[in-house]
Amino acid sequence: MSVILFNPRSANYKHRIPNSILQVGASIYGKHDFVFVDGNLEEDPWKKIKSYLDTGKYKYFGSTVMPGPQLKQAIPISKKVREEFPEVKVVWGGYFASNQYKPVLDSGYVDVAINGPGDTAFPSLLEAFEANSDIGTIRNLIYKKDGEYVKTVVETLPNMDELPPLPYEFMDKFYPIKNYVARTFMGDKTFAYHSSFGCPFTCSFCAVVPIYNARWKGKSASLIFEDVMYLKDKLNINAVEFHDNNFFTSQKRVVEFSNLMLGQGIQWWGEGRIDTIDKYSDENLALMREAGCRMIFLGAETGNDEVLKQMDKGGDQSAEQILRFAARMKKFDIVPEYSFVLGMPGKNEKEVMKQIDFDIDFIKQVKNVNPDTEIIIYLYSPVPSEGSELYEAITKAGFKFPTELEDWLNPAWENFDLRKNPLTPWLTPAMVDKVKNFETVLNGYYPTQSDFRIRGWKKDLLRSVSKWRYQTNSYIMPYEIKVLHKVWKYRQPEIEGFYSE
Ligand code: B12
Ligand code: SF4
Repeated sequence: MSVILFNPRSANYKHRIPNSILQVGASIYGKHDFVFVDGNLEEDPWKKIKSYLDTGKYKYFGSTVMPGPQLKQAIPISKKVREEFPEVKVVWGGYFASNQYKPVLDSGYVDVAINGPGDTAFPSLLEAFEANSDIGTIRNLIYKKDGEYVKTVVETLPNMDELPPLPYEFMDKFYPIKNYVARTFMGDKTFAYHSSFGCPFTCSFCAVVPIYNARWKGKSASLIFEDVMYLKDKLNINAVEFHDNNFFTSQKRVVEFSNLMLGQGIQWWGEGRIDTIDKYSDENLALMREAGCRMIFLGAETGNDEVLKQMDKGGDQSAEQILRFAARMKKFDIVPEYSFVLGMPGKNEKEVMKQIDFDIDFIKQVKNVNPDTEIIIYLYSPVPSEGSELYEAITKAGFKFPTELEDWLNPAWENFDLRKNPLTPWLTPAMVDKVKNFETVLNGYYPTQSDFRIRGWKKDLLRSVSKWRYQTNSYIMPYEIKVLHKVWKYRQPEIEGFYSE
């Protein structure tokens, strides 16, 4: 019996290596025959999948699914697998499968959802299927039995140092891995790597929380370094995007890794927390920069301390710290990439609008303190952390997720996933317009450094066109900026990843 591992299309061009299916592949490598299908690199992935299924060899179809555009292939293709090859078992993993398991399992064409890491769950599930034995004792699964959802026990996080190595060479047979090397603002050979599971915090708006419940486990610095050196050796990489939810959780690990990276000529980027990294010593921040740390993605969220509390960020992040930290990073020449979440629920319409104005003003203060700060603006999109206070509040305010899987294909829900149009009842069109128009003006006056095509005269032109709007707070209908963004295909890093070639 053989397995198909599918990564549905997630971006229109220059794709990252699909680490999710690569790691799942590692868990069955040498135990089961399998093939990779990367929807990013297939014109018609169904054709490819069908050609495998037509051989009669493949009994399992596994797809990774994050919310948003990946659903556009994951849903119709899984449905076709069920319709045309009903004997094939369909398994979904990834954040969408875990967090939205109800519509996924109710669809009738997904048999099992993996709840969190699949490194032990997936090989065990295949063995149980083959032996026709009970799957109820396998950890990290969600499935339906007699019409009821069954969630099996959640396993402790796997020790990342003991996980099997990623089968890069095997993947190379399907898709040359050199095609996943991209030119980004950090270097002309950038590669994506993932070195830890979970996150130790419990922010109430975050999709990582329901799955990992404040747990975090990372690969040790020396093993990350070994892998990076392997990639340098094999692909000559000179930049790494760390795709961890919270790469900087352990200062010790980051310092060890930085010491190893000194002199390697590799730039890197990762995601972290302001309050965590603010505890790093000056000496360590200087070391990180010297070791290639170029930019850090950080959830600033809002400049309002009350709202920060409501978001249950944990730690001790405050507005004062957000501003101070932006200035501190400037000293070390590390670019802080701050993400803000606008449009949280409030007592009434006036309060919600007031908070949006407050955050716009705060973002401008951040830019004053350190103009190099990259700003990412999201509209608040609820995640289903059932039981959390915020979730109760949004449900009361009339918010509901779709109950039918195919409703997630509706363009409005796609925009919801992209956190660009929230469908949250408390946000009026005027509020959404204000946030979007401000974002356009901000991206005009301060175009992201990560889209390195917008340089020289293009950048000067964008800035001069946008200047009066930015300085006079005139955000309404910024069409002239939109036209320039469109003509130059300006890429917002938060949607498809950094611009790359
Ligand atoms: C790389 C990445 C992308 C890439 C696409 C990668 C690709 N697949 O081609 C890009 C940049 C395009 C992207 C875009 C988006 N992303 Co994204 N992305 C990530 C990121 C940073 C890493 C994913 C990864 O490779 N992880 C490494 C692997 C090893 O871990 P894993 O995926 O969890 O896999 C394990 C288990 O989940 C499970 N598993 C996963 N899949 C499968 C499949 C099978 C068959 C089995 C058995 C098991 C299994 O087993 C794996 C091994 O243990 C994650 C955050 C994160 N750290 O995971 C966000 C993340 C998944 N993205 C997220 C989101 C929201 C998006 C966007 C929708 C919106 C946005 N603004 O970010 C967009 C649009 C997506 C699209 N275009 O389809 C959210 C999902 C949140 C949610 N609400 O569920 C995450 C969690 C980030 C976050 N914290 O908010 N993303
Ligand atoms: S720190 Fe980041 S990854 Fe961790 S729970 Fe909060 S938002 Fe999610």
